[in-house]
Amino acid sequence: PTVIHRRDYMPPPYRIETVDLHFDLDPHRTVVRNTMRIVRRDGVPADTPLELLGEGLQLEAVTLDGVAAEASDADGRLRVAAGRASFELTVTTHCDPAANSSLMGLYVSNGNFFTQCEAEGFRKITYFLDRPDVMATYTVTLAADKEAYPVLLSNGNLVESGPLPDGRHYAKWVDPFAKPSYLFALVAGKLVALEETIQIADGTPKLLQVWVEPQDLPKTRHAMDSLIASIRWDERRYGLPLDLDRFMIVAVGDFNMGAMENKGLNIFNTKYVLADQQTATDTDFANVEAVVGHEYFHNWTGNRVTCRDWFQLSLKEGLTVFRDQEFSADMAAGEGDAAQAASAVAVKRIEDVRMLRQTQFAEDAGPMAHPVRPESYAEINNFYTVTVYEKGAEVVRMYQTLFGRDGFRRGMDLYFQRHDGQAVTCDDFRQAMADANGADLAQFERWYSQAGTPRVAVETAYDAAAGRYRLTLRQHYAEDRRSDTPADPLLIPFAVGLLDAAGRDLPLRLNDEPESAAATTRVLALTGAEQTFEFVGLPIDGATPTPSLLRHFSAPVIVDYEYDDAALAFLLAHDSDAFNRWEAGQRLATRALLEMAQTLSAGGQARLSETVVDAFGKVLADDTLAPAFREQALTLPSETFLAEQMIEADPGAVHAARTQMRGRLAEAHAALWQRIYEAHRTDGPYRPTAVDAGRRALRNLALGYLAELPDAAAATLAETQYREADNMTDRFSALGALARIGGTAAQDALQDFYRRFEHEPLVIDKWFALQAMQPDGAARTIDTVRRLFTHPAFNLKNPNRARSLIFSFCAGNPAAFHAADASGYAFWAEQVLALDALNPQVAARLARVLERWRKYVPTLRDGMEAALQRVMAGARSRDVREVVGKALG
Ligand code: DPP
Ligand code: ZN
Repeated sequence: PTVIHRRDYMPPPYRIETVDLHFDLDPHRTVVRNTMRIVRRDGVPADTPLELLGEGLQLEAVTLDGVAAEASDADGRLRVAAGRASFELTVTTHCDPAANSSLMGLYVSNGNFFTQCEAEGFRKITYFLDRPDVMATYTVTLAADKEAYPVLLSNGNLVESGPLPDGRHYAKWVDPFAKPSYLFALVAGKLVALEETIQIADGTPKLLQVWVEPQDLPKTRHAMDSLIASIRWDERRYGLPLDLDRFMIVAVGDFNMGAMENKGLNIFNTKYVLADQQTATDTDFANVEAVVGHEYFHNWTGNRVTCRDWFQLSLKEGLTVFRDQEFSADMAAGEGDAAQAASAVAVKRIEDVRMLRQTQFAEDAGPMAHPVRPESYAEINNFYTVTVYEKGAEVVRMYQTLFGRDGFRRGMDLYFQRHDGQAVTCDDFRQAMADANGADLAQFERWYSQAGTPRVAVETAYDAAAGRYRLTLRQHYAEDRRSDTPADPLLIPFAVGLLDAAGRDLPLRLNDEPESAAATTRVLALTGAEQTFEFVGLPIDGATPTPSLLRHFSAPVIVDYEYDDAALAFLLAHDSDAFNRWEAGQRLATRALLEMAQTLSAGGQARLSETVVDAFGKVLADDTLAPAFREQALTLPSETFLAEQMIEADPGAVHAARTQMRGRLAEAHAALWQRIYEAHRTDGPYRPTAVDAGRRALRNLALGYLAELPDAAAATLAETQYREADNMTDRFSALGALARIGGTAAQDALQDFYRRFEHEPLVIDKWFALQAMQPDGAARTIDTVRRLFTHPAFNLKNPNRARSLIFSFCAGNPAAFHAADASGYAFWAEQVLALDALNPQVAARLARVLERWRKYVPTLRDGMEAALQRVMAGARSRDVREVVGKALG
């Protein structure tokens, strides 16, 4: 396939200043008339043809300044010899939205029309300079049958609407802000809205709407509240107001992504809009809040200032993920006292880092590794990655770590002052941060251009007699880093603390600093390949301090330091940095689990060390810890994360080790788990707040551990909880525990659950996912999955449903998926090929499941390679071919 390189960027020869779109909506033949005011850019030769991009369009007519024009239409390009510096071009095309299963461009979902244009979907709607540096103002007129499509929405403000002949009607929308084509949207159909008018800080009223299918209206309150909270937060934290008179969110059941930030008309996967206590878990509620925030925050970081080209995707995504992370942290912290707030912030950080390390670190070590600002791609849809998003957010977070919140805000202010209304680059953002803070961030550029996860090796030396502590930091990349991008030293903000023998923080001062500089957490700026920092003025002849390294995960790196189990247990019990407290427990558990997995992999008998059992017991017994934090601390590293830490991944051994450890922790602390379960009921009406959610999470974790025990007590608890639950979090956790225990109680509960929620697609997704993620037992999970594949409620065309069954099995159930007989791989290959023909974007995501095949034990590799070859031979889409080609390459 054609590879596009960042270094080849050229500004477009023509600008499109205004776009006037007219849609005659019909599911099988929608006619689009697109009138553009186009200007040749200064210095471009007059004979340069205009080339507009299009995909799958039927061309009807082209007129240039009102006169039928010569245009050639080949290879997805419409060439027009305009010959003038400024002109009006009208292109009329038609397309077939009902036949569009890719869910890019204009498509039909449950009888309604929706669009998805990012990254390159607008070209499936009309011929255009479909690239983000072409910013135009849009006027959009929608015409459709009034009964079938009573609601007609597009970006911006509604300026006109009325009846048309033959039972049709129309609506005309004007978006006053120039925007790139990827932010265009339209929606038409039978929808209803929850509506609210609010005043923003300057007193202007704003109309807010959440549009859904009629039966879903009762599930929109939380999305509306989240939207209002997002608007308030962006004004408070960044001084950024809502700039349109109205802001709309629309939910759709068929959607490739989570949601899309189209100007003034955000389109969302129903999963991130609909929530009520009966059908959504606490996690779902939190996700709705985060995604509503994310898309809303794009209005400034993405829409007002957009990307020059798609290589700059992290400019808007990394920044906006960082913003939504901060928003969620503030929302969770807003509920309690200072200690609860600090704990809530730490829990949010832990969740984000857990996900970064499990997915992004793996991506960065595999064949799809790319820098935060990629150098090349064949299919841009494949680069909406955890590197661009989550590592990108870490890179943005480092500015805040280096300059503080105020300094970060100054940088943001300067960024908007300079670039409002422009399409810019990651370098422009970095320059604004540097200039606003009088800093030199030249070296920091490497975070954008170098792929791979840096490692920082730490050596410590304590001179008790002099009260000096030396920390030597050495940065490098893993030797098997799979990237040809440079590997030069980065600027790494490295936050550290030192604990004394009683577990208290020591005041830290570097050897050239005055005493007043002392603080208990110091952010060291590591810039060289190797650097030594010396803390002075520590107590003379004190005990050797314990280092707390990379506090709050101050940079996206791996820390190599030889902690012994006792030091980790000590940090787990005492570190004032809640993130590192959790981290110590994870390191302890990871090491134990990896040793056990190695032993099991080699055919031996594994045993869990009593130090680990005791350290976890202390956390279990410590009622001073916030429940949400305790839940995080007692949740073992995931099987996926653990497999990634092995030299040769052995999913079966990892699963066995983790199951054994859970069993041992359950057995050793049975009474404590029982006590936690009893002590953490939530009283009063259901509220999805961080505090209540934390109590439920801990209690349900306890139920999960109790379900590991061989006696029948847990089954009774779970059955009762399942029956009596007044919310989905508790009901679904109980169902999970029952499924784990198995037997007829599990079958009955699964059946009951299905019947209860048969008409709730998002809950049925959970029902599929839960079964796909069960470990092999009396029945093999692959057989269950194949049976569920033929279930009447299964539908491969619906991405949420495909993900709930297929992805849950292939990516969420490593031990069963990586069965030695390659049955999982055969299933994977079939599904990638089936999806490839329907929806290449979703297919390519599934294809990525096997990209790390070389990482696995030899007995599994052949089966994976064969499955990859099979897909390579059969796949047609650029999306899948790029992924599989890189995996095999
Ligand atoms: N909809 C995706 C997001 O918001 C792509 N922009 O991240
Ligand atoms: Zn985004």
